[in-house]
Amino acid sequence: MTAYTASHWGIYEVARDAAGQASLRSFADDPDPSPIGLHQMDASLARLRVLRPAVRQSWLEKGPGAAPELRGREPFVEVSWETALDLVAAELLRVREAHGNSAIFGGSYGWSSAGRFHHAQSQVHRFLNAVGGYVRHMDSYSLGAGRALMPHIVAPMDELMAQHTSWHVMAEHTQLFVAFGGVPAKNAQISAGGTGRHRVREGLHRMAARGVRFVNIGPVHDNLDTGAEAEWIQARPNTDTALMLALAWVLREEGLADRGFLARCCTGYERFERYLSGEEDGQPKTPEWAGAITGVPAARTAALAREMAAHRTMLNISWSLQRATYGEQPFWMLVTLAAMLGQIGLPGGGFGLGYGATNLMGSPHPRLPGPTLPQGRNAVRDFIPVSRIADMLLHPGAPFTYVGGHYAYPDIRLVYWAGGNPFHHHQDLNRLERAWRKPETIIFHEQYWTPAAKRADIVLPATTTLERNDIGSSTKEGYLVAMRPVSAPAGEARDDYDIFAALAARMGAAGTYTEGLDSEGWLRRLYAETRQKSARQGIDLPEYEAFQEAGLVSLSAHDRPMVMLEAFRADQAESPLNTPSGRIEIFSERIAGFGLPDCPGYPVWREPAEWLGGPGTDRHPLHLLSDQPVRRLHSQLDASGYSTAGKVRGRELLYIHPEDAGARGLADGDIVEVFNDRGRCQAAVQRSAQVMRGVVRLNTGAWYDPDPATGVEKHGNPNVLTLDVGASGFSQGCSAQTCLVEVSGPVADPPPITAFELPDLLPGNR
Ligand SMILES: Nc1nc2c(c(=O)[nH]1)N[C@H]1C(S)=C(S)[C@@H](COP(=O)(O)OP(=O)(O)OC[C@H]3O[C@@H](n4cnc5c(=O)[nH]c(N)nc54)[C@H](O)[C@@H]3O)O[C@H]1N2
Ligand SMILES: Nc1nc2c(c(=O)[nH]1)N[C@H]1C(S)=C(S)[C@@H](COP(=O)(O)OP(=O)(O)OC[C@H]3O[C@@H](n4cnc5c(=O)[nH]c(N)nc54)[C@H](O)[C@@H]3O)O[C@H]1N2
Ligand SMILES: [Mo]
Repeated sequence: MTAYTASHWGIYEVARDAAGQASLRSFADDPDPSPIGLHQMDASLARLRVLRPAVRQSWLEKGPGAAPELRGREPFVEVSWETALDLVAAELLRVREAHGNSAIFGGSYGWSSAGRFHHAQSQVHRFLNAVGGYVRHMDSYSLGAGRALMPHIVAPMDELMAQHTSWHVMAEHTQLFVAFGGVPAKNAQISAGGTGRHRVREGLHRMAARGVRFVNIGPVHDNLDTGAEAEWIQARPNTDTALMLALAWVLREEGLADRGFLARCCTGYERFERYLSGEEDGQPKTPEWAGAITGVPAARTAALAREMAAHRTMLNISWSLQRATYGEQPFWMLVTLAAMLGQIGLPGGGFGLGYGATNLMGSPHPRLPGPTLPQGRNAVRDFIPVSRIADMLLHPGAPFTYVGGHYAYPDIRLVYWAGGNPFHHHQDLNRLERAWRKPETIIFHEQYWTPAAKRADIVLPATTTLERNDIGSSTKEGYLVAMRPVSAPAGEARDDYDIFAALAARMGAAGTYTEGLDSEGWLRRLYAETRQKSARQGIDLPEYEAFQEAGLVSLSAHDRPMVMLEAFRADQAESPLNTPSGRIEIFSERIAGFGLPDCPGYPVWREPAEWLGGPGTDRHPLHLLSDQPVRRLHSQLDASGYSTAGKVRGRELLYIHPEDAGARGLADGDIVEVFNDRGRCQAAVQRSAQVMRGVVRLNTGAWYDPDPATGVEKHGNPNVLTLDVGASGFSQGCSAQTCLVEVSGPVADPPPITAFELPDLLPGNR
């Protein structure tokens, strides 16, 4: 009998040798397994585990708020669990008493690990609700602008993600696939909660083999592997909206727009048309106009518009396009362009929002309502759009807007984090360092001594998925996994659940938090609920014991091909959208009503804060793309042998066009400094003609490693360079992809990397 474990990057089989020693193998049912997860047990990771509760020395000796500038720079004192839990409970009670629960930030953004019960973010939210509430976050770094926008113009992102037209349908029906930002198979290694079968490479290759023609638009070309030639139209970063407008202009000018579809299924086209034609602002959005912005020849744009109209065309957009200033616009304009083509709801036509961004999009599996830990009720109303954390800490009381509402940042005294790494995910990390000094207390649950854990006051050691029982499940991945512990907890690590249960007991909230159940009790309860919900969907799941026995349930018998928005297209009265008009909103009265100059009522081109056509290129002439890493998930497992094998001289690779490298006298493997006015990091040069001139690419996820003497980040973490402003007053989404830099070097004597060193740990009262 095979035992399994689930992770964001796939299901793995747990093998044991004669001595009982466990190891991980790829999942036999997976056609394209990811190697990332095979390295979860590397010794290089094990040595970075947090083994015992630890308290920053000044905080322990002098109390909350002591020497916040020393966070990340002074030793930790290791204490007993009893001491640590007493300190945390007393501090939560103190802050609650003195400032109220709205002084506690528990947004705690981050991917944590697969497993539906031991999901750290759900656990911390449930716990903080049980003790009176916390300041929460809205949306994600992934889809800040897109998630806020889509419900107003089509449908909520989660609904759309689960509805994407299946790969098989596209292989059958699509003739032309136009990708803004590729379909990166490297990203489809991942699905939140656990990939089942990796489908993207297979899906793309089958489409190409069936004769689908691919056009890849954007600054990078090695993000679309179809096994065949694909045309690359080089367009400057953050300018896709201008190009899409020009495509729309040609459709309109040449009578190729599907007026019938626009009238039947959409609202507001006429309003948008006044902008498109130039009636509104005097500027017709012609291919020549767009060419000056994007760098794409006008003739190619015009021809592409005609090709789109003449074929069954699928338009795809990468999520990264909305991780930019005015990030709503490319998503809105993609939907508008697809609406003008009139193929939305037809097999193989319409639009995709992120094929390749994770494995989920295009999978034919049923959408299973997987187990979820109930969160309880949050008595605090304050929130922030997730990527506004530094603004919140730096400017308590300052106003902000979000989806039409007006709010103010709360005054945070205590930060509680479990399952995320803000010194990975946030932009402009030098600014975050300054903001990080504001709270009196920062508490982390972590498995590893990450850069964020090193910058906390109290660190409580958490177990990994490989050390606990759980249920693995991910919407539309087609599996439920009975996750088995593979090894004993490292050191004194405890499950997040047990830590919160002990704290809740100290704070008189044990009943609310645990409802009298231990982990096993919760797993049984959550499974029983899932079983009931599935039965209502016509899916019979086995009893809990039989599920445990089998180790895994496959839902593939319920697979069925999907066509996005098929029912809506067929009958708008019977299956209306949940937008104010029930239709696709090319003009949104609601959004127009918010009166935001940076996000009006229809899609528009606006110059990004930093871009290759704007001011600032004199000093920082390169556009930096900080995309998702090939060899890890964000910062997770960065110390694994697999991730470090992708580095050169210990540093991340900076992909740069050979001519841009030549102009700076740089050769492969040179260590360079990438810089702008916000910061400076080192990276290793990798020349590549797969990025366009004027663009450099640096994966995210290298553990943040600033040199205390110089302030230079040594490891290649692009977030010391990125811009920390909201995408717009509408969504306040993350704008990481809007960023100009310059590159200099080579650096003669690069200092050693210290990211993977433990902090100084002193023995305390144990
Ligand atoms: N420049 C730039 N920045 C970006 C992006 C970009 O494109 N460019 N992308 C953004 C995006 S889309 C995202 S989603 C974010 C990702 O940002 P994060 O989700 O914060 O990154 P992770 O590295 O996955 O951090 C998860 C942390 O949780 C810990 N963890 C895992 N399991 C458990 C557990 O069971 N218990 C506890 N207590 N801890 C656990 C891990 O050790 C790890 O430190 O980054 C964003 N940042
Ligand atoms: N291996 C791995 N996979 C992952 C993750 C990971 O950490 N590791 N993270 C997961 C997460 S949390 C998320 S949210 C998704 C994110 O998925 P995406 O947001 O799609 O990921 P990125 O790799 O940042 O960007 C995709 C492509 O868009 C291109 N691009 C960037 N800016 C522009 C632009 O302005 N115009 C055009 N046309 N193209 C542009 C980039 O060159 C890149 O090749 O990935 C998921 N998958
Ligand atoms: Mo993400």
